[in-house]
Amino acid sequence: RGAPAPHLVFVPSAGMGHIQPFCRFITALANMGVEISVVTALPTVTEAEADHFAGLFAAFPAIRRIDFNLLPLDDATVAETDPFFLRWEALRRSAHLLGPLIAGAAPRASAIVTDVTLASHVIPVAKNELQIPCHILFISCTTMLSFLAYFPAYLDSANADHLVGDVDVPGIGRVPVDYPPQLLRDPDSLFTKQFIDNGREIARADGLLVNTFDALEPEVLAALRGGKVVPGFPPVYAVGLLNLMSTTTAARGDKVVEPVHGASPIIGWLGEQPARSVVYVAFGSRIAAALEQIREIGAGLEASGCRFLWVVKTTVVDRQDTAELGDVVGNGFLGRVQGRGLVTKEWVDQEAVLRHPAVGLFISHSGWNSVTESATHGVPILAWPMLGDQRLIATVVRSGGFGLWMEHWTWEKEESIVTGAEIAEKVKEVMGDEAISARVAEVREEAIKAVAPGGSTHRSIQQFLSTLN
Ligand code: BUP
Repeated sequence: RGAPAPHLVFVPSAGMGHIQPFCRFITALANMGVEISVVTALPTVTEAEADHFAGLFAAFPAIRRIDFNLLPLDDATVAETDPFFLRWEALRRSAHLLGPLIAGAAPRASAIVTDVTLASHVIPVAKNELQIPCHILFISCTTMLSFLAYFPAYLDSANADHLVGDVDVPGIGRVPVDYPPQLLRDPDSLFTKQFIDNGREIARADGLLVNTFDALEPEVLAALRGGKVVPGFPPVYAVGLLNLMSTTTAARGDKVVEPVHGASPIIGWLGEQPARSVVYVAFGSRIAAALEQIREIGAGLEASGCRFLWVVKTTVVDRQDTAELGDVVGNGFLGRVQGRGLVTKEWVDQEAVLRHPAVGLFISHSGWNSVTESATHGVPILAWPMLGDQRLIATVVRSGGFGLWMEHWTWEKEESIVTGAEIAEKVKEVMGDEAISARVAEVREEAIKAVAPGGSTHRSIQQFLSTLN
């Protein structure tokens, strides 16, 4: 008999961009024989998150669910309106309740794996109270991790409590002031406070598990691992790409968690389109474009002459979208594009779309999961970022050569509406760009190699597991 399997307790945060990679990593580890418990705060902010957890527990009955009842937030905090920042705050402020919950777990927990949004409060519980290691599963790119890790030192040197200018990240280079999350310019935002607290605390984590692979961001990984960004920084394990990792482990005989929506009319429609002919347009769940911009996107898709699948959102994730699609996209648009364009307001199984051979381009807000899903399936990206980490992620798309970032395409200002003519021109340009297609195909191959036995990701995960007992 060998040593007993390690028992990892996952403490995920909120938002599909966070829950999705957690479920993927858990799937991969469960398929590798690791014992797992998941701390779950119900109800979740969105239905998509609840569906995802339900899918995970249904596929892996051996995974234990530890219910986590959150404390209510006080009035001062409730002035914040973003439902995800509020949930992160509620999780942070309830974190001291985790000690007894996890101490009671059987077998004894080997380590905690938590989300970076909760780092400042969960790391002390693990290390001081439970005296077990605490790792962070970092769900964005390594460039973002470097910025987060260095930010507290930048503030100390600039004698500031918020972002005031360009940031020279040692070992990485200059990050212009408008690339990092713009909320950091506001010293009073809840986000700024959380970001600084978490940035300071991650240096005390036992390891950072990042959803990337060695060949995707080699220089940034080397700088972090070499202690150039923050001296003495914990080990950084590149454990991605997690969408591939979860399906690769499943291909060896176990399970994969896929949302169950039955036969999808969207996938059926894609099946009737020629290879690499469809432009997929989706900006995540947090970007509700102005009506005028939505109409210009429509005009651009129409003028491009390409087939397209377009997910239109007029409200952000937590609010009910009652607008009629036909009214949103404008006069007669749906009739004119019938047959060659599909427009929806619904949640789509994005990975299934990107995996489909008919898709040839992704116009994306460049969330890290979206970008890595696209690269995994060899689909070039036209990055149109807006908020949070999206601009820093767009720099990775640009420097990696597997897509374009239209840096002057913004969402913020009314006077900067991007015209349909410009969108059409760029769509045609990227659809015909052989260098980008060749590069994204190469990234896909590198990603597949990384997750295969003996590949860099596979070795990283083994190394991480070897630290547990
Ligand atoms: Br919307 C949407 N279907 O309709 P990111 C998202 N997703 O499968 P970030 C769907 O959610 P925001 C949908 O594939 C990805 O795995 C998508 O994560 C999936 O976005 C995940 O791309 C979204 O990292 O922003 O930055 O979290 O919350 O706006 O999607």
